[in-house]
Amino acid sequence: MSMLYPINSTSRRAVSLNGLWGFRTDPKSEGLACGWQHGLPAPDSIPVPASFADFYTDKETREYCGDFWYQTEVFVPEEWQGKRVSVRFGCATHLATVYCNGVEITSHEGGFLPFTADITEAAHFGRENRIVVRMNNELSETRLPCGATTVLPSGRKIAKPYFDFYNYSGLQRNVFLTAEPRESITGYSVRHTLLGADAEVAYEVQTNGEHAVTVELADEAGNVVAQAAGRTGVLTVRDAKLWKVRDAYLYTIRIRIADGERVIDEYAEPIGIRTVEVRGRQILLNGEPVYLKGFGKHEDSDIVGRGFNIGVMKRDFELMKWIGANCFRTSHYPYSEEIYQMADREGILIIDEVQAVGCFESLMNFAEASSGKRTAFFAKETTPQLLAHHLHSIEEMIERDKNHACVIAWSLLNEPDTTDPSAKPYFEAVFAKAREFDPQKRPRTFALLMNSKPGVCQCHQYADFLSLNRYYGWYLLGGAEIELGEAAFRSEMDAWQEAVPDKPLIFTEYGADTDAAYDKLPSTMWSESYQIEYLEMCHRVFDSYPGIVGELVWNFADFQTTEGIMRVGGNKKGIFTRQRQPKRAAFYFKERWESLPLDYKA
Ligand code: GCB
Repeated sequence: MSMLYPINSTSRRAVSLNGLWGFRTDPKSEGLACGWQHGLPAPDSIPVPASFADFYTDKETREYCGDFWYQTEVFVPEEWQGKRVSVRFGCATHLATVYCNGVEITSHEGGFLPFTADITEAAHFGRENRIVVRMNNELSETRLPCGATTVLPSGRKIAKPYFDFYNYSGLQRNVFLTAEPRESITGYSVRHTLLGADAEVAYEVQTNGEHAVTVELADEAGNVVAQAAGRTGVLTVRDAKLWKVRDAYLYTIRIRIADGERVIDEYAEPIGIRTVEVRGRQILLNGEPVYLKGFGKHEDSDIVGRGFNIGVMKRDFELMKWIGANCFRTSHYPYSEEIYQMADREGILIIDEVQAVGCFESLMNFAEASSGKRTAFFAKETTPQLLAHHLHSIEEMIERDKNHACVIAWSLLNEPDTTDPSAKPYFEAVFAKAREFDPQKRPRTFALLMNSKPGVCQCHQYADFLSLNRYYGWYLLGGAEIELGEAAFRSEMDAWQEAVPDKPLIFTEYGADTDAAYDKLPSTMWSESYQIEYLEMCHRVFDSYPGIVGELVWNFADFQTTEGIMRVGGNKKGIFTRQRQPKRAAFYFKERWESLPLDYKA
């Protein structure tokens, strides 16, 4: 299935289906038997893209877990006869089956990656068509992200995430109606090699037909700088302008299938030329070492929840530039495609994470991960099913994101239980597949929880660089004991330096919950002053180990979680509030990061 982002070109059409859709929950899972695939009875109206939860004023709908349905009407133009017509979902969280005029079209598992429903056969051309989507947002240990679903005596289902973000669901990303020629470009990939001032872009194009393929590359002024013919080939770019941190040059690749002079299909998009590799204890971009400064983020904002919000996206990039950041991790799932497009334009690096979170059985893994608790998560009866889904999601993520210059690494799990030997074959499979799927062979990593220490972690050897999530001074030895936290932190770092002397190490999480505009003199935990003291302590540690090449603080902004005794209206480790205003720590970071070069730390 093609993962290409929908575009308009001489041969293609993409029409937004965003807007108000029909919506119904289906707590008894009776919709299908009642024929809802043909049309929902008395639907409510709901915005797309958005999570459904935070629109509602009653707890039952906000917390809804189970089957639910979306529906819309789409007009398919008569002049599209002969084309392949599809509905393309940016995502549907977490399980979806699509119907067109009552006919089942396709199903998709995994709530953070796109899929296409080909409605060519079921659609009426020149008329309205009804698109209905049946979805389900229950959590289990066979699907990512992992969690459980409990059923209350009343029959109501409740999601029990093994992860620390709200189980937002729905049609949370852009939806398009698309038309493509029957013979079309289904995918392509690029690989970059730098040769002095020049660059070679080796490409590979997939099509579903036999006609000849041509490829050209144009610079930002629109001048064609390289051309080639054939499904595979090399575009040689003289005096190539490289894609660099905060200095992103984008060429446009244009691929055509033609029958003589007649263009059958045409696909174009911006691409940056750059290389990325790990050498010794450094991460190299275009052969030069980089130091990662930035954040673990979430797709999360008021009212629309995890819904793609183009305004929030813009604000987030402006804040990242203001503060001097150069990188973020898409914790804990692949984000909306538009965000990678923006990172490509802005020259911001991305560690792209698949939604493999919650592979540690705990409803408060963020706290229990430091307690020494072990859960042998990959020794379960359900593990083979989970692994199959995980591998499939990695394949989809890499297929979707492999051509983005901004993506410098794949994060294949967040905080899995790595203490039991049963994790090893699981990791081996996951890491091998990521290498196989990625034409650019980018570095692979996973975020190690506190329990995964040298001598205990069985799996860090699979990662090309280590990514640590550490909370000394917060979950462990915080407040008045922070000096003990620093000592414990240093002794763990000494052990890592010895255990893994030959790989780069970055921090993918460190942070302290902080109530915006709450302060104490002297500081106490949760105050703005403590957040800064905590960060200063962490940075003292980072700055004393040369093998540390990145600091991605947790989190960019406060974000929504499941309610509980550890969370007051969500996770408050943001450097910005959920409304994207600075806490005092934001000014502290701005000073630290702006005192370093944009992309490197001497
Ligand atoms: C973690 C998790 C992240 C949590 C964070 C926290 O280790 O990876 O999802 O939100 O800790 O704040 O506890």
